[in-house]
Amino acid sequence: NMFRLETNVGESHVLTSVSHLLWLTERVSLHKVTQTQDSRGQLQTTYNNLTKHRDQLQASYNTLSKERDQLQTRYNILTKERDQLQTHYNTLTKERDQLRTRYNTLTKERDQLQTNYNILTKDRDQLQTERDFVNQICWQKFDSSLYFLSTETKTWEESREDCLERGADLVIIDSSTEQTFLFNLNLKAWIGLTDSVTEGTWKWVDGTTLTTGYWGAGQPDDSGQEDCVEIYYGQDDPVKTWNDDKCGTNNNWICEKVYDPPPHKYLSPFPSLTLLKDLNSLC
Ligand SMILES: [Ca+2]
Ligand SMILES: [Ca+2]
Ligand SMILES: [Ca+2]
Repeated sequence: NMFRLETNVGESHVLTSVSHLLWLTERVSLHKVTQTQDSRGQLQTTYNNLTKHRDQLQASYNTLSKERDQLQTRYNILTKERDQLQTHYNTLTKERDQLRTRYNTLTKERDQLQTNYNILTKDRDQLQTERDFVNQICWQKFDSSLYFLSTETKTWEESREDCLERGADLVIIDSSTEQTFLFNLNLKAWIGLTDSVTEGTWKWVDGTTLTTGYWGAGQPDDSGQEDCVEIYYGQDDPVKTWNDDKCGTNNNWICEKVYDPPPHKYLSPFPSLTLLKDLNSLC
């Protein structure tokens, strides 16, 4: 029994030791589990952080991709616009060159026209000088009129045509001083008075009716239908010298035109040789 008891005591001691051992083992296991749980928690946190970071990077990547696409689109538009501007610039350059060419052509033409104008102006001035010279030689001046005295003889109508060609008309005598001046020229010549439209109604070539006539004695007598009037030289009274005559008679004639004073005071004393050569046929 003692042995049994001793054995029991020893058994109990062993049991106690085993129990302690088991407790220790359990503690170690618990510690290990706790340690493992801590590591797992840290890994989970790290994983979560990485996931979060990856999502942020993905979001940034998406944003950047979107921005890159927008920039690409803008770049394409700008490239297109640049090409259009280049085309436009080329067109404008071409147009500018054409305008420059046209401008040069026009400038050349203008210079040519200016030269022609200068030549014509010179010619005109020369002709005016010659005309004034002819007026001085061929026309007589009295009051504010110039008178052309024919050397040929023509009918009244032909005489009038000649005056019109000279920029004048048959003379209209509207004062006694004019009458006296013309009488003193000693001509038998047609004047611009006729009653060919209505017998007995005397009209001047400008359409006005005769008011004061300087008829010779016994005139007008319409002897055998006389409808055109001549001034007659050699009469006793200078203001009684007109006669009506047949219009078809050939007579000298007198043209009258308004005296148009030359715009330039200085009259060339050296008219052209052509003018001098033709002087006789000019009047
Ligand atoms: Ca007159
Ligand atoms: Ca008559
Ligand atoms: Ca008569």
